[in-house]
Amino acid sequence: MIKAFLFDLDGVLTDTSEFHYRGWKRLADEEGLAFDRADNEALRGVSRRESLLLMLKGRVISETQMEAWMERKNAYYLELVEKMTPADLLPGAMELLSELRAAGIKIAIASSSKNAGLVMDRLSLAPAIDALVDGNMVTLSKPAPDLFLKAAELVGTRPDESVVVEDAAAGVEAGIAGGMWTVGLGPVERVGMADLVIPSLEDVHLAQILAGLEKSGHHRI
Ligand code: B16
Ligand code: MG
Repeated sequence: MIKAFLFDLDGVLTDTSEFHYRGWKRLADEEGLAFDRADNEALRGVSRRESLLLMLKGRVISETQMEAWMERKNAYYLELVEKMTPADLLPGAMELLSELRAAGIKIAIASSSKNAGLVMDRLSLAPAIDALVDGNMVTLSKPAPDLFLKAAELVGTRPDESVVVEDAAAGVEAGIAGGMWTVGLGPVERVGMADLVIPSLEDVHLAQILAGLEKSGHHRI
């Protein structure tokens, strides 16, 4: 029996991944670091610090320098987030949230981002969800299950009654580690380990998700 949906934010409900890319790219260009969209794929769903480490590709810089660069990237990122509106929700996102709400299913957002609250405000998402867990609330980010376990706890459901919806390999791993059902959005090369893989939330309904999960046989619904 599924009682909750735990949504990742970036790449699932909205496309802030493009803004993260532009923030890191601006920093990389200023500092003469090689960084392109292909490199950026590895940053999907991972924390700010881990993203910088991946971008540095083994180059070692001081902690002070790391802090300064993370802060600078975040300022560039926030410039873009400031301009967001509810029109930046991805196709199908609000429709599915409304359908879940009408079906009495609990809804949480569990994002690695420390800016998730701000993004949620820009998208006017607060009335559509029951809980938000962000990168400020846990020590271990995805692929650790902590964000999703906390989200399930806040909405009062057990992991095996909860469905994680993720676009990142690290996020699907986190859901599996937490003992939850997993829906992966995107190519199988990236999220193929999820119980159900679909391209996006566009035209996706609750019944289809439940049927897909049941067919996966990974757990018993
Ligand atoms: P911040 P999610 C993740 O959000 C992003 O996918 C990832 O690219 C970003 O580095 C991470 O949040 C941290 O974001 O710098 O704003 O704290 O996919 O977990 O919603
Ligand atoms: Mg994501």
